[in-house]
Amino acid sequence: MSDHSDQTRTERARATLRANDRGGYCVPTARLYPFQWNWDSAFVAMGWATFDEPRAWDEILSLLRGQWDDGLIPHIVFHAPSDDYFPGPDVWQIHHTPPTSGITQPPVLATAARQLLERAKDHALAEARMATLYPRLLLNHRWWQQARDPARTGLVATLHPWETGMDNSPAWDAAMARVPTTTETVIRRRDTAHVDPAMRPRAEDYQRFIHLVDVFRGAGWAPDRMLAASPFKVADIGTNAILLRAERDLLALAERFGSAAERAEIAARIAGMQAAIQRLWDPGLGLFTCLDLIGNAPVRVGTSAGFLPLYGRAATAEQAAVMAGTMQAWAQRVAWLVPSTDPAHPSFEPLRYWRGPIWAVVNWMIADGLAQAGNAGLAAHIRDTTRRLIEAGGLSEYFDPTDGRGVGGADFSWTAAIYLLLTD
Ligand code: 2M8
Repeated sequence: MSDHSDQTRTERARATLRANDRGGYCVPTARLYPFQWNWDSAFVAMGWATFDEPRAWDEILSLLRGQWDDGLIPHIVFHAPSDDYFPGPDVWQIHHTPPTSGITQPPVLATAARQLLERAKDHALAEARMATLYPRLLLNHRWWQQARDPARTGLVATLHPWETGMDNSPAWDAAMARVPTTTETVIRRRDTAHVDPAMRPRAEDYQRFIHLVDVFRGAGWAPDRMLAASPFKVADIGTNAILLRAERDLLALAERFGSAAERAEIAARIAGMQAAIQRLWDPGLGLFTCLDLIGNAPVRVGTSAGFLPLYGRAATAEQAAVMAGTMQAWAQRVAWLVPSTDPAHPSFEPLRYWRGPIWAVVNWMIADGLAQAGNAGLAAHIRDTTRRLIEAGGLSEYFDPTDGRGVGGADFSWTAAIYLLLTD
């Protein structure tokens, strides 16, 4: 009975990827997100790889069709037109084929590529694809340093909440309060026509999101001008931990596909990031925090991103043990782990997007980090929790940590991918 239903569930997850396939790339879900998104696709590629390796490589290659000459991998690639999403290519006004956005997202791609290579059954295909991919990934990691950490602090800056992937996290509230709500662009939101507005960012959030896009478009999308002009500038702990992990994976790939000089270059970036992330440890909160680069102050809000240095292999054994305790404390207030915001924080909202709900991709990264840190028990618990949430709540965009309900959009590609990875 359970074997049969496990097979059915696996088949449903695969069918969701197939249904969201638009020809070599997946949309996150039909209608709400009708294009290819950067970090979604990295997870989706790993999901495809559990049953269709050629298609998994295609997912990555499709995303890289959006890569700019300077190395930027945009957060959205607009492969085909759609009126279902705002802001579309007309707002970004970027001259690239295919059209893209002009900001990025957490760089999971090198990690995904390494996993595809190491788990490959078709070795010839994997070697051929990696030989093409490696220089593109290297170019992208160089872009992160040149465009977002030109002063070589060891921390990259994110200039828009969309870049963090955690759009309306309470971690951005203070920094976003500096961003004016005026826009040149007329705001025509489509998201609230697809899902309950109570679960989405507020109107004021969107005014600030679009104000930032207007500023960057005015700066001609030049990295130095964007960095100088942006009224929002944070060192996001999630992005930095994910980039550090990606650099480690790129270094492993460079053993096979790169030169000694490239390995030295990557190793130097790793050392710089490792040291800088250590400075973001917050013993009072029992996790890592973000740094507001304009106010030059730590952002003292506990979020699930604060556990991601485990995934980046940046936490000490002692910090890993403290973070496990922090998660256990959060578990006293909610039924399910890991809520995206500390449930004791006044900004915690269990249903509003990145202000409380559980996201399967974040749980997957946290569990990976806990396992690596030697906490097999909590890692297994979070993996098991995530699997059960999906089995009960469907392939939903995210989950209510108070009752486990699946909420947001349905039939989500990255949730399907994580289910496939958890049950592979
Ligand atoms: C959400 O972000 C987009 C903007 O990029 C949006 O709300 O319109 C976030 O959950 C982000 O992390 C995710 O990549 C994207 C697509 O699933 O949706």
